[in-house]
Amino acid sequence: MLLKSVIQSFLALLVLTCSICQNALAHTSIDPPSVTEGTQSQNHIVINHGCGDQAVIGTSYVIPDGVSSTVNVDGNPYNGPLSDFIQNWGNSIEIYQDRSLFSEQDHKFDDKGNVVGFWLGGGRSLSPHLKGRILFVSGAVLFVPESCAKVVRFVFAGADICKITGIDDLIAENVVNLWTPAVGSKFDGTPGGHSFDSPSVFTFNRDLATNPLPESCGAGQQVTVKPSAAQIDRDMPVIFNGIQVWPQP
Ligand SMILES: [Cu+2]
Repeated sequence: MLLKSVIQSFLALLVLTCSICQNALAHTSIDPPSVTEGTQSQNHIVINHGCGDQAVIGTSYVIPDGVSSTVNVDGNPYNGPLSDFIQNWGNSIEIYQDRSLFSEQDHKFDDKGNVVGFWLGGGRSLSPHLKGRILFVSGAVLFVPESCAKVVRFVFAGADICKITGIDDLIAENVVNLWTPAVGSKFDGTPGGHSFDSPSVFTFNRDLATNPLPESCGAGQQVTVKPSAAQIDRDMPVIFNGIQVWPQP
């Protein structure tokens, strides 16, 4: 009888501990995570935790430019352009101005003026044990009708910044959570680390009613688009009023 109650309380403790641990382990992600092609949509980046007990003081995002990006089809490298699958990628994601989490924010642009990312920072910071939401809008993305793409997943590269450091100290403890794909950029982080190669993924589903798959496609293809290492290195730093403020140069 005693043994049974000991086991019961141990199990209860296990369940309790596990629910806490799952909360703590939930990564920064996108909610809702997927949208249908052809519709403008509102989605959030959800910051799920700080860096250990350190508050998040800013966040920085890189969106695959679709030009230098790597494209995978059903897990295999694809050498053609993204435009074989998506008609109009580029300038597709924008944020709203909103000072509820951070006081400063801006888009990042490529040399043609396309939005290739965004950053937010400053102000009162995000408590390490609370969640934060950053609203973004995605334009109406269109699948190429002749393509076999059924799902196209865009892998974002993000960083939740808790302490401003130089690039060499990003791997120090409780400094930053890097939500980047491990593509060989300076922002890869450490293999085995909590957030290593755990990027947020934004998924577009083909509208099979208005844009059905060609019959020859069978079940259709799953396409994954990742930013290149060169793009992440170029677009991840936060430039404020013309000066790079993160990582410290
Ligand atoms: Cu996590």
